[in-house]
Amino acid sequence: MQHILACMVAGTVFGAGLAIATEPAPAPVSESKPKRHLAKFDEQFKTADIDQDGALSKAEAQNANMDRVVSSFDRLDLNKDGKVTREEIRLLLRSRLSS
Ligand SMILES: [Ca+2]
Ligand SMILES: [Ca+2]
Repeated sequence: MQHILACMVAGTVFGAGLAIATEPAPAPVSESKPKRHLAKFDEQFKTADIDQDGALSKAEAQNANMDRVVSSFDRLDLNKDGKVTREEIRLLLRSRLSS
């Protein structure tokens, strides 16, 4: 009987240990500013993309008051299809941030 009890105690201790181990890890060090900037932009982009085709037309950007996108629309629209995709904006943001 003592043996079973010992097992139960060991199990309890082990279980408690597991519970501690699975506690959420401390929050990661805050993201770098460029990343946060991109995340915020992603949100803005989604909101602005009214027809949800994954690209912003100039009108959509104007609607969302994305002045910076509107003013540099032609530069952002790398493939000149009249729409700015998230990828196109990212490419430009990245080249700006790294310079
Ligand atoms: Ca769109
Ligand atoms: Ca484009």
